[in-house]
Amino acid sequence: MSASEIKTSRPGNTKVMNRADMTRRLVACLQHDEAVIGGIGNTNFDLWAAGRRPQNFYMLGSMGLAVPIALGVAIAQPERRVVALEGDGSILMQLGCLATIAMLQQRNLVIVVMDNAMYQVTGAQPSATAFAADIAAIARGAGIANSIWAADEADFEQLLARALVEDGPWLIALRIDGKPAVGQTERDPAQIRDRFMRGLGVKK
Ligand SMILES: Cc1ncc(C[n+]2csc(CCOP(=O)(O)OP(=O)(O)O)c2C)c(N)n1
Repeated sequence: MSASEIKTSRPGNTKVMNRADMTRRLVACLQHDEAVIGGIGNTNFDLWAAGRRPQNFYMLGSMGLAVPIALGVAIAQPERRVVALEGDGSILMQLGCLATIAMLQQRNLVIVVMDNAMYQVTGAQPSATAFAADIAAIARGAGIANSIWAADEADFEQLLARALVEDGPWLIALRIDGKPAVGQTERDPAQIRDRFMRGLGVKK
């Protein structure tokens, strides 16, 4: 699919959705043991609350590393689709990864950015997306042609269904509200790593 076939919706035209709801919808769309990498804080917590799949990795502690970790998994297992969940503050801290992913044209990688226009988990300080930064436009500028705002829940499900079968890389941005996450990930990094490695079939 070419970039010109994608309907782009400006952030102002997109519905404000809810992260926990969108995460549950995302997990419900998965049918092929896709890997999902949750970013620091809320994306992680809502992924945990949406059900503990062995192919989920819950990244703890570092902003902006969900996408680079997902890229590594996507390179290591090219037959598996890999989804990275990231907040706007976190992706803003690691924009260079978008250019790297575009350069590699990583076809099995889908990035979902939950944009609440703030650093919610540390006290709701506004991020640059509360002003003029547009994550989907930034990603397109980095070279990820399939970068788009989801207009609403149904649009997200349709875009995700395509992103899980058509060649990527993809970036789907969602405007979300300021409601807190509905879960809290267990902080046991060694267990998270081991379960994920077993879930990907690389450890007994
Ligand atoms: C490199 C780094 N800088 C700062 C922090 C502190 N910190 C943890 S989460 C967070 C905010 C994350 O914001 P965002 O990714 O937008 O997610 P949200 O909390 O809004 O869901 C900050 C500043 C950190 N963990 N790592």
